[in-house]
Amino acid sequence: MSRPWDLPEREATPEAAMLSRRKWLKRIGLASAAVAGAGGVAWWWKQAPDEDVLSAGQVLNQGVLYPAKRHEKFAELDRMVTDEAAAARYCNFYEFSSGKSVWQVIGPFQPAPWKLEVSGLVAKPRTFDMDDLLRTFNLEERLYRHRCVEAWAMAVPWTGFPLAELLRRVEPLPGAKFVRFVSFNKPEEAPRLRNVTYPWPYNEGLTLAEATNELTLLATGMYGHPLLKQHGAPIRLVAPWKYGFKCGKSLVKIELTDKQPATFWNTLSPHEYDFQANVNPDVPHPRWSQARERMLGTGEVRPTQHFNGYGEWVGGLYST
Ligand SMILES: Nc1nc2c(c(=O)[nH]1)N[C@H]1C(S)=C(S)[C@@H](COP(=O)(O)O)O[C@H]1N2
Ligand SMILES: [Mo]
Repeated sequence: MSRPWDLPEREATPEAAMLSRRKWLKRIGLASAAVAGAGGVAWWWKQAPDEDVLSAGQVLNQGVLYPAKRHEKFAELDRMVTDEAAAARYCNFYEFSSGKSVWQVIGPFQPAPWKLEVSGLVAKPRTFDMDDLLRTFNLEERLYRHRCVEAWAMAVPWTGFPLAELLRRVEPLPGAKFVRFVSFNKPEEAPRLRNVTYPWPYNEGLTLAEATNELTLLATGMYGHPLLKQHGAPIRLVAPWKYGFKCGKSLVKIELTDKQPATFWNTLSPHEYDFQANVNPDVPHPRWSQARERMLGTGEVRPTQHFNGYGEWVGGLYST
């Protein structure tokens, strides 16, 4: 459930920092400054029903793919799975909004038909049709923790397949060292893509070693059905030991390169968003201490774990 004290934070986005205070107060409707300290739910604050949030971004569940069989290694977590509606009503998807209520404006987005190009330094470049891709790879379900650099977290069942499987098919060339992920760019469906102050399309990158780690998934579903539009339908990256901004949504291209690619947030604000972006409680972001995290839905506050608790899988990739 959203609480009044979430209100100021839903604007606590990189963009908010660049807005003037006057503009910011106007955005949050002045009143939230008053409720922030109050503790109780303000009389005028009525949360949208869960059904509305979940139906807004729903896409057709075709065939027999979902729910997929849960991978036994990732069948349990140290915390409760986040309520689905709580996750669906609090999203980051800058193509649609700089606030969290992406579900309210996601309607025009059409995640089908869809193609994913896999190219660059590979022997067998290939463009997958989404249906074709779903037939080619075996979907499985995994429970993972997710951690946003804004210090909120969730625990969700993703459905997807290891990115390593896809990379194996296209046969990376010896010179390939990095993998670049590019999100969709259709301003007719996402007008913020016309905002020239951002280096669109949204793009991110990993080293090839990170991309082929056992943990790294391409997710096509969540909570036992296809991804809701606001979560990055029809396909997104999941790298759970990194801050969420590394995981591009609604991907159209995966490109192998020999040089570290420029990336979206790093280009906008290099001192705030580094390329590696591994979850680390000891390295504060200029605006958010990373020592603790707050779970969506319950508001529970927990200590942040190094590598988001995935050191066993990825610790060996890094010298420090
Ligand atoms: N294309 C695109 N991908 C994106 C983002 C975005 O704004 N655009 N936001 C990122 C951030 S900051 C986070 S925390 C996660 C949030 O995923 P969720 O909204 O499904 O929880 O998506 C990431 N992927
Ligand atoms: Mo994030």
